[in-house]
Amino acid sequence: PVNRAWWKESNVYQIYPASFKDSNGDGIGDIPGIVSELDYIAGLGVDIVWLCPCYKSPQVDMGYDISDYKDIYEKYGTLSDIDELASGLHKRGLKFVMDLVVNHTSDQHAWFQSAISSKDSEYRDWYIWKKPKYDSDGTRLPPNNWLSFFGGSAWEYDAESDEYYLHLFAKEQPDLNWENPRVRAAVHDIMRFWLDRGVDGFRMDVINFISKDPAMPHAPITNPSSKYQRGDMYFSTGPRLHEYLQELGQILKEYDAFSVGEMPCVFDPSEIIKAVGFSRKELSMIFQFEIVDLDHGSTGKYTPRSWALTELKKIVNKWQTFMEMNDGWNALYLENHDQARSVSRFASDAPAVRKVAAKMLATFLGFQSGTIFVYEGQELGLANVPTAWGVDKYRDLESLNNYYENAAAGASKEELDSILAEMQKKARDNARVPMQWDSSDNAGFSTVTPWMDVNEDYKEWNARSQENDPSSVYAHWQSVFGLRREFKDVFVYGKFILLDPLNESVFAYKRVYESTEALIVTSFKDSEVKWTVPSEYVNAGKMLLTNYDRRELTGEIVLRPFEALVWLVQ
Ligand code: ISL
Ligand code: CA
Repeated sequence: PVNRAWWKESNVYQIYPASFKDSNGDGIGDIPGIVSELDYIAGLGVDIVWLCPCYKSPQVDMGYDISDYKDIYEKYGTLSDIDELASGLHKRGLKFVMDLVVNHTSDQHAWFQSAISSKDSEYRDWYIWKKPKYDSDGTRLPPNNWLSFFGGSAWEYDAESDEYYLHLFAKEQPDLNWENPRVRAAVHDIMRFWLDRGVDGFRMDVINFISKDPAMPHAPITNPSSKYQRGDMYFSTGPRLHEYLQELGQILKEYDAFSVGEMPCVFDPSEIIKAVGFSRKELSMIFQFEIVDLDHGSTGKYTPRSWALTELKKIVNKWQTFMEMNDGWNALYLENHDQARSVSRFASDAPAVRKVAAKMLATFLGFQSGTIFVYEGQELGLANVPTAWGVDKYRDLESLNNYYENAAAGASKEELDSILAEMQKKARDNARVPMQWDSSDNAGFSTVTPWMDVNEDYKEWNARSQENDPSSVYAHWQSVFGLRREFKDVFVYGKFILLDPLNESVFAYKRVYESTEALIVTSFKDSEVKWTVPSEYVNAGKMLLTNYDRRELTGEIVLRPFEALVWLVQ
């Protein structure tokens, strides 16, 4: 039997502060805006709110570049606004989780400012510095060929000291040196600061990158057309990762805090289980990336790739059964602030099917074994930005760097158009447009033009039109969370069994707990498809949830476009 824990029975709503709600008419979302919508969030039936970074920051990477971990970005509000948010959530029985970004700081953080000011600074060794290399004709080169996640070299030269510092992300996001025990102590202190203030846990940004192979070896050439190469094999599960996570786990345990670690670039489940194994007490769960990388092409996300439903089945089945067999736990998501809208990406946002398709995805994800994460707007079936958007509407440094790097390298008009087409499908910008509250100007997000354009479909697709409509996507998610609570044994703690693994149209699985069985059937096809109901379910049981009007299960059924159903036999 699976170990029980409160965080296994909890589901999470994620908020991106810049895009949720603007309370003071400056076009940027803020904490008082979030506070004004707490009933809406609680009404969805989630248990935890995760807020993306809201700390003091120059906002080179939307707050993932922190210049003061114990203060709030002035445009988002103040420390007392955060206290009010926390207490508003607690009053409604919800928990509050913050984003902990400690692989790197902002280059404006006082630690880095001191570190770069002099080689003798007591903070010098808080970051990762290396001597230049020189090629045969004496040209200065970075210490190795690692590629930054945001393009270019992962090393920035500091002429003053004739050394480079490492930045796996933007050059304004220098990586902290976790080998230094004072860095680790400072992180522990930040955690205690927020936990003591009443925060219930953390989402930990790229937490698997904190330990790097000290040799910093050259990376093998995986992209011959690039000067720089992916080096993640040297830092995605570094030599001291679990030692550091054990230390964090001690603190989390002391406060019975929630934790979800973001872990890109890890493909080996045996590494992940060390972090999330129930008895090891490092983290509650982690985000893995296999599903959201499914449509990334050979040289990254801005090249196309088509995928088959059987690939998705393999991935889901792998993690579902692996966590169950090894006493771990899944964090389940299809969207977040770094990902495009799931209805556009994994189903269809064509007007005729968008609503059923969004409900289908909610059903597909919502009854698996794990903690469910819903990103703001996903509960409404919000879609990707319009295909007509030009590059000037995009704001994210990742998508823009890639586009302009290609432009500078002489990409043709056709090549740039194809990159833009991939941006519309996968850019992080898709998730960052303002939340759609109502049909008034600026989608009710703000009284002025927002920092990023609203999606034009807001008059039809918004929160106020859905929250009291029993046939809405929002209401469907309410049912998902309600059923997970009502039938906790089977939906939280039941065994996962994949059905029909070779079917390329229908994703079906069951959950089993003692004598209770639930059958979940979801069609990923935009036209009708025949499906054979396993005989043990025919006319024995009851329908818990559908996105059409099906009541009964006979032997042979014809599933309509993106049909989904949940059938319970007790
Ligand atoms: O978004 C990505 C791919 O498009 C990832 O490479 C992403 O950069 C990676 O998942 C790490 O993401 C996290 O750390 C970044 C920040 O920009 C992201 O928003 C954050 O979720 C650096 O802090
Ligand atoms: Ca504002």
